[in-house]
Amino acid sequence: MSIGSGKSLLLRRFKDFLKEAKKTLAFYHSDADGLSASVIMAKTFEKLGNKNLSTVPVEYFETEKMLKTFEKEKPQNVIFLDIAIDSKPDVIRKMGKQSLLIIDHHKIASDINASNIVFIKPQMISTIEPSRYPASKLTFDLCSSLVDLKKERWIAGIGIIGDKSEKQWKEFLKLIEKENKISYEELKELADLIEAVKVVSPQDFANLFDMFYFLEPKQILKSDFVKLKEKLNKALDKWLSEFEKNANFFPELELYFYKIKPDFPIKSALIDRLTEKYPDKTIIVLEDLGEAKLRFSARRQDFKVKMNELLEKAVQGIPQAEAGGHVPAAAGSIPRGYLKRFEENIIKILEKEYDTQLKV
Ligand SMILES: [Mn+2]
Repeated sequence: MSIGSGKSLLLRRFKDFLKEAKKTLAFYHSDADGLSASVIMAKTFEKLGNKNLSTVPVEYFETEKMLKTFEKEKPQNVIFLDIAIDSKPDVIRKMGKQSLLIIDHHKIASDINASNIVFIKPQMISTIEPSRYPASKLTFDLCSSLVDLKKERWIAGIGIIGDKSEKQWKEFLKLIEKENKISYEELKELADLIEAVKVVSPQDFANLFDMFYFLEPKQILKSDFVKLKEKLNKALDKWLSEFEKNANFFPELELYFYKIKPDFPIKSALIDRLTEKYPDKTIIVLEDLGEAKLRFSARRQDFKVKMNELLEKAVQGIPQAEAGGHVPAAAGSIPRGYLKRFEENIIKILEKEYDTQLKV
């Protein structure tokens, strides 16, 4: 039996971790959900009278950045928010002597609970589909067992909207609208603003943390970052308008494959718009930013094909490739020389799934 088994034991270990936390470094996913989770965690530290937390935004694949920051800061406790670090055994091994806390809602790669590791995913404490239980809401619910976070509820709302889980948390969002006298549209604008900073000006992402930590939601809406949203929207309009013409469509496989060469990393923002329009199609957007690796995202909202498994299978055997994520939303990367092989793999896997053979 694993050390983390049992919800109440896990919750007790979670509380002990926060009560006993010394010098702590928190890595959070650089998106609306990860940022919201980190602000809620920082507010919890503040309310516990603990001033020893520093936070760093990272992408799931930025292991080097995580390890370098870890070696520089030499923390005693490390927190991962909205990052599936259970699928990065090398990171766990290198930080393994410290106390670790992982709050995430991606697929469980392996249960890494141990005497010094508190590892929590929705699958362990709830029956809600994990992709619909964002890390920010999970962090909010967990931390609410320790401190009063009523004033921070709206921050969890931003993470919920960022991860498209509004349907799951309708009542929760209504409560935020009422208590903060803020509309759903304004909350959505805040989530969009985080996305725009991530895409158009990623070097500014860490600055968002202070804004969301110190400012009221309506103050944030008056910040200069709002201009970045216009820049993003212009680029999105261009790639959306060219989708029908330039994407490869495979009707038998319900698949759209869209290759783009944008000026900045736009694929996640773009594919989120596309999947709203085509929820019952498998969409893959692959972007070429002129780097050694090509990055891709996949979306499908009806759960008919699992995007995480599709991409994980499609990169098997491709060196230095990565893939992972949720059933409706996943992402990854391949070295640029392997594009053809990746495309062929996708087709082959879907042919098998649909029990059909394309004549290509
Ligand atoms: Mn998330």
